[in-house]
Amino acid sequence: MIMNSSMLQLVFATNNQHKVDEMRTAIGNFIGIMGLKESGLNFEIPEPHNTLEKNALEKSRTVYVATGKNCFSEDTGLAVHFLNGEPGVRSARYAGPGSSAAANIDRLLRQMADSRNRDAEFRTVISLILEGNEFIFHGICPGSITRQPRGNAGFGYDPVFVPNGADKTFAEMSPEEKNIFSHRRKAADELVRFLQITHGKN
Ligand code: ITT
Repeated sequence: MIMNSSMLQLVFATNNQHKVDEMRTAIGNFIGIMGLKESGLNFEIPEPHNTLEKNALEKSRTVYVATGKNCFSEDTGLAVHFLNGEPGVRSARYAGPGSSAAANIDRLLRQMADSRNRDAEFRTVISLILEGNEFIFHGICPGSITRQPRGNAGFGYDPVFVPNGADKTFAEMSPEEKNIFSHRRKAADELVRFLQITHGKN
């Protein structure tokens, strides 16, 4: 990515390279972002709380306290209506600690069995720490859960999620197509709008 010297640089407090790639697609070249590994930082950040907001804050505060650098994090969950909002904040470990995406999907499909209500939504919360001040942004993508996984692109629950207005799962879409619908892009839009106002760029 080409960066100019006046571009705002933010550490993205994540170990998930898919998130970094998607956030770059969403943000374009308005700000420069670097994931933890790209920044040479080695953190395993716990997600001990019961809300996406608190977990996102935990991640950004951990990195800010350790580095003093402007940074942001995000926490994302999949809320399934039939399961009263589960797996939600437990999305990453739905099938147990350290579980694979395939195991999480498998548990989700078994829990839903042949339920006719397949409504669900991805929710993303971004926590930004800029010059010591904390800000929160949200993005939601409504959609539905398929009966079988479809597609190989993306990550996490993408093979079983079809956003409203599409007939493909996220895992059957190109990064640009996912970006049209994505919870992450919507939260990133809020972040960019805020930075355009406060930093007066573009
Ligand atoms: P960091 O905490 O390091 O940012 P993570 O992969 O642990 O990365 P989350 O806790 O936010 O990220 O992810 C919660 C779960 O939701 C996890 O299983 C992800 O694979 C999944 N997930 C997050 N965003 C997703 C997306 O856009 N599509 C499909 N699944 C997603």
